[in-house]
Amino acid sequence: MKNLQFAPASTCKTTCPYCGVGCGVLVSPEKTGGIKVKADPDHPANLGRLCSKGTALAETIWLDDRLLHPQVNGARASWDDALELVAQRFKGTIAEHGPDSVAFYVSGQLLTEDYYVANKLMKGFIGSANIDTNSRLCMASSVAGHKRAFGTDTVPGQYTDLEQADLVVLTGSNLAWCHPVLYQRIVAAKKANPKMKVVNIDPRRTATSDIADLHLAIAPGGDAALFNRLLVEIHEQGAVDSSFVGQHVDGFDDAVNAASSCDSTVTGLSEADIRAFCNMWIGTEKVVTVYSQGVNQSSAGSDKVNAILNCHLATGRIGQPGMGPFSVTGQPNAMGGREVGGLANMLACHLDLENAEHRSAVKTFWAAPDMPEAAGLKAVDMFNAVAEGRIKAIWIMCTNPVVSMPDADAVKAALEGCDFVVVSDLTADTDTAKLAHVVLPATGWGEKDGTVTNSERCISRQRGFLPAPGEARHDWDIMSDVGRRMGWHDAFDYQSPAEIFREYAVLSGIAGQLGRDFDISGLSDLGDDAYDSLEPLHWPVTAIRAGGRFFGDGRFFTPSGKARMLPIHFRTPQSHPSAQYPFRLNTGRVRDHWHTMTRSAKSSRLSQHLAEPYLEIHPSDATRLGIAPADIVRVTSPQGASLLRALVTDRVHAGQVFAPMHWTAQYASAGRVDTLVAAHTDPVSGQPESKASVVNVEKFQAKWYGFAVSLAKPRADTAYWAQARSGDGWRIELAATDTPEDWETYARTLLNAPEAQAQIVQDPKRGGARIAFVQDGRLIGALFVAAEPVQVARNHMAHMLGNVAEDALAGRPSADRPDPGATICACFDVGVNTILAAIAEQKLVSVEQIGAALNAGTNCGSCRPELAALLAASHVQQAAE
Ligand SMILES: Nc1nc2c(c(=O)[nH]1)N[C@H]1C(S)=C(S)[C@@H](COP(=O)(O)OP(=O)(O)OC[C@H]3O[C@@H](n4cnc5c(=O)[nH]c(N)nc54)[C@H](O)[C@@H]3O)O[C@H]1N2
Ligand SMILES: Nc1nc2c(c(=O)[nH]1)N[C@H]1C(S)=C(S)[C@@H](COP(=O)(O)OP(=O)(O)OC[C@H]3O[C@@H](n4cnc5c(=O)[nH]c(N)nc54)[C@H](O)[C@@H]3O)O[C@H]1N2
Ligand code: SF4
Ligand SMILES: [Mo]
Repeated sequence: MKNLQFAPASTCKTTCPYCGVGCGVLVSPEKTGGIKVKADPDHPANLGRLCSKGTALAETIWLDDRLLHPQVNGARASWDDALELVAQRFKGTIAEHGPDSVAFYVSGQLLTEDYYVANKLMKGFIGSANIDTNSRLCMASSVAGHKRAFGTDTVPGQYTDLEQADLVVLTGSNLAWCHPVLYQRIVAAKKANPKMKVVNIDPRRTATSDIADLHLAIAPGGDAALFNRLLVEIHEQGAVDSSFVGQHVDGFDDAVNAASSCDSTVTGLSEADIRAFCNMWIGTEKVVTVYSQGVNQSSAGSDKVNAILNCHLATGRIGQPGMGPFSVTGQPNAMGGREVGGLANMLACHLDLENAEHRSAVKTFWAAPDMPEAAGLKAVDMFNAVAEGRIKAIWIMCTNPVVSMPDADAVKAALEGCDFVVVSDLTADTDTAKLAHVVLPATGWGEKDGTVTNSERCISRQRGFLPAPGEARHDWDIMSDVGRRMGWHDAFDYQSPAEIFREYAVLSGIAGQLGRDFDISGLSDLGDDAYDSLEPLHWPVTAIRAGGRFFGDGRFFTPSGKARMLPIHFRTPQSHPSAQYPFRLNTGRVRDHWHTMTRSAKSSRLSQHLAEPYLEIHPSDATRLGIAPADIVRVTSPQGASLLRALVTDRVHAGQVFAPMHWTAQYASAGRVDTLVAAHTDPVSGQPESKASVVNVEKFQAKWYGFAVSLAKPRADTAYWAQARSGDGWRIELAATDTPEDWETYARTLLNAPEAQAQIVQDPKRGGARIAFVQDGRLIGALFVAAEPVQVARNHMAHMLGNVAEDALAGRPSADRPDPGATICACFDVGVNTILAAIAEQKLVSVEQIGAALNAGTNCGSCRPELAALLAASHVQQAAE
């Protein structure tokens, strides 16, 4: 249902709401009533590029699934009743149990202005520091590492460094899928500069590995040991920048001593590979080390970060063109949230909560009645406190912790047992919103106005071009209203995001005077119009400085002004494989889905790339366990269980498995992989170890497997099901241990087709059945059942929905219309079979030639690594034939 109220009047410049690359997009109205989204050629982050997710944004703004009205205990309520209840329950709880009995759990997808109000309300006025954010699951180890080394949470470099470098090291980062436009910028730079080398450090081979001159399949958690070894080599090979270290760095000797006692065999890498890596790094002055969740999401995450920073500090390769450590941010405003103090131990503008001078400056500025003196509870501790009843009221905004927190079933149980849960979201039935007493409809991308900061400290405007749907209100407005209702009228009397931004900019000037890096006081007088037309700009923005790199001058934000190198001692992940749980479970992202899928799963194009939750498992493990490709596997851990499709591949090492984090109870029966993840955290940053749990894997003994397509939303209740939007309908995968009595009755219920005419072919001997439902000559649904994983041309069947039903039960196209296979190029909907056929028939040898033949890969370019992999695989096969 594409029920937009109206489209924008003219082109609107705004920012993509997905990843921390922070690409600029141009939105214009479509004649048909929707919108068209194009890359902004002038935005410094993308300079005219977009990835598959940005390109498909137009498909995600329609109002199906949207939350349009406030609800109290499941019933529609007025804003007045809902917010009065929130204010009174929070006030009552605080009066009875103190300010630390309440909490906010917020998100790096809030805009800076929303985030500022949340932080001010909790830390300044409620008087508790119990506000934490999903950035705890994402950036906390980088924040901790930066603060330990630099004194502040400062990203030294900028995107152009990636293009100016002669060596880019990507560790714990699947940049090709997670920061695709940055990846494209590196690919283009590498083409232009044949000297440029790329190293990818990741326990598994990913789409990013394709561009790498060297892929190091490091043992999970091994990064600190590898960078310790690099530091030793830097020292021994005389590559230390003694003058930089002498003048600007403390802790060198201790760091080198600790590194020397570290055993690099724990990396699982060969001595030859380690040497090759160290020599490349040491021999290339212009080196950027990019790191992301493979580094951060670890019980040694902060140490991994500091091990990397140590190497850059020892060589003085920081804050200079083409050199530096580079932590890439995940969410669109992960960086803004760090600036505004969303974490439980921070205040706004990089001021520290536990620093008395900082606290008092903010307290005075806010005219705050009461400010907490100690850090609040970090995400994992916060939900533990909910479980234990110490937190009695929690407000969750813009995040879906029942899916994304480790030990997710425990988080679910904690919320079920909590006295008062408020959720502000866009989506009506998230796994978290289902548990709330009060649900508040927020505006979303395209409707709200404010700013975000990307990975390179670039502040960009998100602009609204659609009216708020239903009764939805902006997050800052909802919170301000509650602040006023709780009695703090003047402090929360905001009329616009511009007003909030100006207040924030003024406060940043005070932070600047206190010696902090985050200073945008140059924007303190920004008028409403200037705010509206604000062009992307890099902070700091002061009377004397605009953007640029940090630390090239050797000045850091520690009390001594020197950077700190830290002694790093290697620690293994906290869970240890055992006979009961022999596999190491790694988790992460896929190219075309975003987190808990509330946005990306609305696009059927994005849903075709990988349409169900899966587990990558090595062929030797699969064979040993009797698991064939496409079987369903039951994955269990000490925390929980999941059912996933087996993807047998040598991209993962034996003994390791990988599952994507995205699937929720809305899209699969048991695909929430965070039910499996242990809630172990880094002792410094509090960030969970999302990538190194332990699990057992066994074949799920299905009696039958099914695949269905349906125009109506399916109603599956089998042990395993996974559904995805496809064309104008749905596609569903099924597996179960009990067989229904009658397939037709079963199919009618599943596909919501009580009346349609049925075509049925049964094969009871082999446990098979094929049923098609036809209405007015058109196919409205079809179910294929078999004793083995069903072999059907899935995309072909999805394309048949709504079309003439002829030969639907064949399950595959006639010879003159080949099945395109699983979608590789989302922009032009080109399937794997089409590409493989073209490679073979037209003897294509390059990604460019595939583009010329099929258009695939010529728009956003996100699929180019996969095209390259298909080319390589075909040529290997041809060579073997
Ligand atoms: N398509 C897409 N893009 C996204 C997102 C999304 O949901 N979908 N989310 C955004 C967000 S919020 C974030 S935080 C980023 C995350 O971006 P990334 O961090 O690039 O993504 P992940 O897939 O979580 O993890 C990266 C890699 O770390 C590897 N890894 C696991 N353990 C280790 C280890 O011990 N050492 C090393 N070196 N590597 C390891 C994994 O195998 C994985 O390939 O992506 C952003 N971009
Ligand atoms: N196992 C495992 N778990 C992980 C990770 C991993 O790699 N492995 N990665 C972690 C990381 S890095 C991250 S960032 C998290 C992400 O995890 P989450 O933050 O839980 O995921 P999202 O799906 O982005 O949730 C955003 C929610 O906010 C809603 N929303 C969107 N825009 C707005 C808005 O403007 N206002 C409001 N009020 N609501 C809005 C959406 O509908 C959605 O429900 O997951 C973490 N969990
Ligand atoms: S790389 Fe893709 S998802 Fe990330 S901001 Fe750019 S267009 Fe959006
Ligand atoms: Mo993230």
